[in-house]
Amino acid sequence: METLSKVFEDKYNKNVKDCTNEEIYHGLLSWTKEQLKGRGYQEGKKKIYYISAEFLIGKLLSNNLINLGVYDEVAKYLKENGKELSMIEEIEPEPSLGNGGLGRLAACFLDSIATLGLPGEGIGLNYHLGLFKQEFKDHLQFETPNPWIQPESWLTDAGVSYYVPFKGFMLKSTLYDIDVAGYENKAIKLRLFDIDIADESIVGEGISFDKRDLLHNLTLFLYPDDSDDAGRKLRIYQQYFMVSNAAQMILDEATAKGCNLHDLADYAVIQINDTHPSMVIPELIRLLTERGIEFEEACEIVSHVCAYTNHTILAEALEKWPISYLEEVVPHLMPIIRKLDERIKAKYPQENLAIIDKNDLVHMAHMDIHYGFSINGVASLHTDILKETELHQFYEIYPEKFNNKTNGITFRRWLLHCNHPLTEYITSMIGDGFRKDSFELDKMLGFKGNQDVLANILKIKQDAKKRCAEFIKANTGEEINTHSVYDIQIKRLHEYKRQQLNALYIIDRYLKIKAGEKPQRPVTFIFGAKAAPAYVIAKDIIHLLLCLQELINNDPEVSPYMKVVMVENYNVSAAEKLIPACDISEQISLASKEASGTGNMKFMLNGAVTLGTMDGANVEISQLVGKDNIYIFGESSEQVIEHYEKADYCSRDFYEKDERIRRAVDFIVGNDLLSIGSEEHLRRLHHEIVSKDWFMTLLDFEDYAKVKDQALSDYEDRTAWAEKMLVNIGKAGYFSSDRTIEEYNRDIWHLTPEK
Ligand code: 26Q
Repeated sequence: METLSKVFEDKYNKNVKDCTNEEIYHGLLSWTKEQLKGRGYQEGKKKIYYISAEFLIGKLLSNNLINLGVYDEVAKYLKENGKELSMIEEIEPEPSLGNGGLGRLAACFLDSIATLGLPGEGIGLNYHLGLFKQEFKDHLQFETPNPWIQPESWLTDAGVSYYVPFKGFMLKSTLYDIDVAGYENKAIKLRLFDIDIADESIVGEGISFDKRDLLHNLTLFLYPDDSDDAGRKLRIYQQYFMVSNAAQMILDEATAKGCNLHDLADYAVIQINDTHPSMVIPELIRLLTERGIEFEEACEIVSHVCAYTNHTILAEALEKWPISYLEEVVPHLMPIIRKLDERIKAKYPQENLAIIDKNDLVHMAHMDIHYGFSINGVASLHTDILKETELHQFYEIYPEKFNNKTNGITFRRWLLHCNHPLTEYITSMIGDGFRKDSFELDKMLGFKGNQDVLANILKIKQDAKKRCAEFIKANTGEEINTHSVYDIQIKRLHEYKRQQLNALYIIDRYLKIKAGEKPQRPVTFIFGAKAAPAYVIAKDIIHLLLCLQELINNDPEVSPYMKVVMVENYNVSAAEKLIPACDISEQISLASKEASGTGNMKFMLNGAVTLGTMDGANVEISQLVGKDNIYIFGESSEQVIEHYEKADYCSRDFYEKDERIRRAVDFIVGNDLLSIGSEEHLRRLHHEIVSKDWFMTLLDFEDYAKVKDQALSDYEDRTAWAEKMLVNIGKAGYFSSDRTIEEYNRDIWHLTPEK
């Protein structure tokens, strides 16, 4: 720690003892950056370029210290000098470079690529204000800018820049790197392209700004939706800026290593993270032909370099850009995209295989599948649905391209960093091999029935709940009972994720308590969710949750038995505080709609028991832990898909026939809530549920309530519950992103790891 002490001496001319927490944070930042550089980077002939519009990396200080293997030493050194590392962590702003699952997955993957010693890098954009910050006022969500880049930050100017052509003008880029340390291994780089002049001062009220002022705002925000025209066009500008820079850099790097472009596939493999970077395909073809390669050969080369990951089966989220937009932004790509489309139409005249459809929309995913060598889904059920329904026509012609890669999470952040007490306890039981080989967690299963172990696991959970209650107090002002059951649903707000189903259960329980049915133990229902600013119903659901929070928590008759808390500005840092404390993990999407989910894995690893549908990776969780250690409810994906095919689901039937459902639904527009909230929002939501309910909440309500009640009653047998926790932790090894990345490498990338 001498070099660290010296940082404080040199930087502030002070002893660490006399530094403020801010000064210590900045000292640690520059010291850690130096340590990372000293590690060196993974090198190799062939490299994986993981291109993604989002990298939701979270705060980096503690994670870097852990991966550098110096966390304990630094924490001890600070403690000896009267400082607390956990307080210093709080100073770091969280980079909010992602919306949710897809962005966080990309961040976990970088950690695993580095840890496994694979040569690779992430390529994305440096959004100055990230995703919006969420603020609650009058029980409504408001959006404000989220600046995270300070004069001193994890970014390093790489001194690299390219020119990116748009219709009528060029934009010059600047490249910033963030080092990502492997766990006890070398680092890799996250490379974030930026415009060289970004002007944050053009942001006005909330997060509004003049969308036509492109030169100044291209990398200001990450777009949370494609709800308005100008926003959508700006997204095409962003996407092209990202992939043109990426393609130029990849070709330069390969050439510098001796590639003659014909053999590009020996130097580079590109993983296209959803369709957001899909324009890299025509862009690479454009650049290759510019460098003297024939069009046909350029197509062939690119088809051996690009692989595509699909993260959704919601039709509205699959990107289809109007030709007119592309003509307006990147006219030089359109002749290439048209040729790519003609080649396909010549071979496969079927309309549903076309890249350009009869409405002149360019289907980005179709281009990826035709001109990439691999397409993967992100959980076993999801890949099956892609093959059998959504992308069946492609599976018929390219069965060999389809493969599954069930998602994973990095245990360094989601166990070692966020849950020190559990990590230490696991280490004391089974040693520390699980940190590098996650499957060693199953050694914990040898302790089934061991009363001491079970008691310790419960104690660790209880302590986590106490810490979490402090966080909730600070975030929401609400006091929660640490002996209540913590039932947690944290994820983006989407109708298909069905936060509204959870809300209906809460109303039902409230009504029972009001009717004199007092439950044996209190429950705290914890939510965290941002809604896309233009997603009206999602915002109405947030409104409902905030109104319920106010009504229930302030009712002395009810609040001893239940509370509702909605955490403001849910993000990675909040997740790290909530997940270790969770008893019941809510994973209640309509079956077939959630591609995978990754929060489900984080909760399981931290000893929560899942309450969920047979959707996404929940299916694999249930296979691993067995039916005694998970609570499954609801219709199966086959049944749901059939309802959609037959169009035979009618929510009003459930509303009219089922008294219990009707009472809960009507409570949304009853006087209790109307006197707190806004009539407009509550009425619209009520109408949506009764007359549309696209995601079939009423269909699954009865089973959900029954199974949830069962879970709450089983919770009372503390030993039996602790055993479920133990099994969940022990079986979580499969969900390490190290396993996922090993599979990507084995089946798609074929890189040689550095020893
Ligand atoms: C598209 C067009 C215009 C503007 C925005 C978008 C857009 C932005 C973000 C579309 C999709 C996203 C994000 C998708 C996402 O996070 N998907 C999640 O990916 C996870 C990782 O694979 C899965 O676990 C989740 O199930 C899936 O929902």
